[in-house]
Amino acid sequence: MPIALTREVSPSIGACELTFIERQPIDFDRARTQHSDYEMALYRLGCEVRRLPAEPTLPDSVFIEDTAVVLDEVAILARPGTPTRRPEVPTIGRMLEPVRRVVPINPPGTLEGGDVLVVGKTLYIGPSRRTSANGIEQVRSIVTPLGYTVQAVPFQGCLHLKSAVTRLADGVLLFNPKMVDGKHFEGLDLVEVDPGEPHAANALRTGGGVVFPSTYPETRKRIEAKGIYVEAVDISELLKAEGAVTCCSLIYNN
Ligand code: CIR
Repeated sequence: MPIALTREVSPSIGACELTFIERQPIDFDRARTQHSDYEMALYRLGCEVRRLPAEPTLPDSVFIEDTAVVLDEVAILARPGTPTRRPEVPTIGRMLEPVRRVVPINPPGTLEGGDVLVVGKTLYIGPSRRTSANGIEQVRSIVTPLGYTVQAVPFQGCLHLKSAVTRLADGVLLFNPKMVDGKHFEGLDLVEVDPGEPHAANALRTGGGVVFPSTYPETRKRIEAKGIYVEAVDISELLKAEGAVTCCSLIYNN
């Protein structure tokens, strides 16, 4: 059973970082309810959910995916490109130490988990405001001896690479062609988001299906047309913090 590490929504989420969207008030109680519904969806798809307590002084700490990249052989501790998010990382390191060899990204490199898409033995990494070329090179030197390939994939118009492209199933990706060029994923089956739902490229694959926002019904139809089971979740309050479904958990094999 995969482990899904989550962290409760911080009461300070209203002060979150925002890059591509305008600030709107976030209903904290609603965000908490949506987050626990999301955890239930992970459970239904076969994950064991381990929830960490909220960090009242770290507004973005619910977006735990950005703090690490956990492979079967090693956990890479991220160094977020935005300094406000760096204090989120040490607790995650302590959680992962009993289960993996933990290797940090060191200064001056930066890396956020949202920029790393793992597909089999390939790590696609998006250079971004949050993930530097030096950070990508550090990942390369950690994972190449383990048999992985690292491929830098440029993208535009969104925060992280996984806002533009995510994995739906073995060999199948969901992407927005306006944000990332499909040519980088040769040999894989590519599903495009519905043109009316440009922010719909973030789906979370685990166990027997994908967790996917209920906000994007037309893209959901495209996913289901591939025979993929969808657990739809309402994460509208977390979307206001520029969050998505992948970023609210860190999933790894036991
Ligand atoms: C941030 O700007 O860092 C947060 N407000 C949102 C992070 C979302 N992370 C992700 O999609 N991996």
